Formats: sequence, C-alpha cells, structure tokens
Amino acid sequence: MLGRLLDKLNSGLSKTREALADKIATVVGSGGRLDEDTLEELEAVLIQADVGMETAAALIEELRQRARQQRFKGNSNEVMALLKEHLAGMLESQDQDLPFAELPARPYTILVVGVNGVGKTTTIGKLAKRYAEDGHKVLIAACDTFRAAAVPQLEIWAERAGVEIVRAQQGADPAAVAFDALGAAKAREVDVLIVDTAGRLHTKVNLMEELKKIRRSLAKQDPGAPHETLLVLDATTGQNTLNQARQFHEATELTGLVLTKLDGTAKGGIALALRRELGIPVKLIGVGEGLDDLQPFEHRTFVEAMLGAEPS
Ligand SMILES: Nc1nc2c(ncn2[C@@H]2O[C@H](COP(=O)(O)OP(=O)(O)OP(=O)(O)O)[C@@H](O)[C@H]2O)c(=O)[nH]1
Ligand SMILES: [Mg+2]
Repeated sequence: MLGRLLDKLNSGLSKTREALADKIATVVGSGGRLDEDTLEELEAVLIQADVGMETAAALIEELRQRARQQRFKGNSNEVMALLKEHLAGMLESQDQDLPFAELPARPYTILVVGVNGVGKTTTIGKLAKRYAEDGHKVLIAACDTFRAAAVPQLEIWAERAGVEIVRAQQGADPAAVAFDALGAAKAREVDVLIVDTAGRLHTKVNLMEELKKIRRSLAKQDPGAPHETLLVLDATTGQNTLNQARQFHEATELTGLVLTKLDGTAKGGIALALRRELGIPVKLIGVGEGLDDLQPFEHRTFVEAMLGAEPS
C-alpha cells in the first residue's frame, strides 16, 4: 500500500522533480563550485519551481552558510543532499493529518472551500471514500446550489465512494442546506459530514459572505462545527495559491489546505511556500483525478519525491 502511494507521489511530482533536480544538477555541475553566481542561479531555479521568493532566499542563505562551514566542494549531489535536508528540516514535525481512525467529534464536520475549478468536489469524493474505507459512516452535503451541474456531479462522486448525500435544489440557500445536513447527520448517527461549497458566486464578496453564513448555521447545530475548514488550492496556479489562501484565511478561519493537481505541474514547490509563508498546514494532496489519488501531506516523503532519490 505504502509502496503504491509512494509510486503515485513520485510520478505525480515527476514534472516538479525534473524541473528542479535536473536544473540543480546542471547549474552546479557546470559551475564546479558553489560560488555566488551558482547560488544566484540556484535561487532562480527554486523560484521557478514556485517554492516562493522568501523561501528560495532563505534556502540559499542556509546553503551559503552551510557551504562555508562545511568547506563545500561544489558537487551537485552534495547540494541536492543539503537542499533535501534543509527542506525537510524546514518542515520538521509539522505534519498535520486529518483524523481518520479516531474522530475527536461526531459528526466530524469538514467544510470544503475554494475558488471554482480547483478540485473541491473531486477532493470530497476521494475524502469520502477514504473515511468510508476506514469504517466511518459518511454523509456529503451539496451546498453548491449556484451551479446547475454541481449536485449531479457530487452525486456521481458519492456513488463512487459509496456514501450518502444530502441533495439541494438549485438556488436553495446554502446555509439552510448546511443546517439541515448537519441535523440529518446527527439524526442518522453519521461519523463524518463533508460539506461541498460553491467556487463561484456573483462576486468574491458574496462568496466569502456565503461561507461565513454556512459556518454560522453549522455552529447553530453544533457549536464545535465545522471542525475542519479546508481550503482547496490548484497547484498548477503556483504563486496565485498564496493570494487565494490569504484572502480566504482573512474571511474565514482555515484549519488546513488541500493542494490538488500536483500530478500535472512543475510547481510542486508551492507546498513548501504555503507552509512557510502562511503557517497553515497542507493536510492533503491530490495527485490525480481518480478516487484513490488523495494522500496525506508528509513533508519528508514530499521532499524526497520532489528532489528525487538520495544521491549515491
Ligand atoms: N490531474 C488532476 N486533476 C484534478 C485533481 N483534482 C481535481 N482535478 C480535476 O479538476 C477539475 C475540477 O475539479 P472539481 O472537483 O470539479 O473542482 P471544483 O473546485 O469542485 O469546481 P467548482 O465546483 O466549479 O468550483 C476536474 O476536471 C477534476 O478532474 C488532481 O489532483 N489532479
Ligand atoms: Mg465543485
């Protein structure tokens, strides 16, 4: 199982790895030494991989310091190993998974938010399957009442995952749907309630207001709800994800991020930038369109997959 997950992560991040690891090898290999020019080039490579300006600068400074102390010979394998060590160290002990086996509350209510097309509904399908597999009774609430196709799409995912869904009419008040769904979840002794929301409304202000309203009506049913508010971000949009995360976090308190589409991008470094620059943990990553293509974010495994195998 773990081997398969690693394979999936490895293949998902292959574009990021090719763009980053190969370029590092080229830059350092051709220079022969880890001098200032090489460090500058390395910084550019990191920025291209979307680890973020601040992160790239910090990494280079660390590399410069360590290189000095350790009398660096300027070999690309050494740089790779150091970079890997540093990236992993940067995120040390910050893995924060969702609770899967032991739920701290019941129904454990997960609100899923994000702009349109980032992968909210797909993530919910995958997440529902994961909880169902762990033996939990799952209910999905369709609070995207804005888009006509939203409910049928969610129904398909619920069916694939083998879980129940609370349907809503198009145009219904999403906050009312959320309220009823949590009521139903309590009555049916559901373990996990996952709430899908709209990604697009007439304006961004409307969207944020709607999310606040949904939160309030969940809290009316259960003062602890939502227990998780997950912001879904599309990794292929790179630095844009940072702005989106900031905007959503201002409007509504986020407990975690889900980074999707890591299989189709060379911008995987954004996972590290998000953690460092926003302090909100990436909890899950999407590495494909299938039901099983969702994984907990583990920084060490991620960095290994992003930078490639340990240099020999
Ligand atoms: N390659 C890849 N595609 C993904 C992933 N997650 C979602 N997608 C695709 O992204 C597209 C949009 O996904 P949705 O789940 O509909 O996104 P959404 O956020 O619910 O969109 P709206 O409801 O319109 O706001 C679909 O074509 C998905 O198959 C992923 O991890 N990898
Ligand atoms: Mg959707």
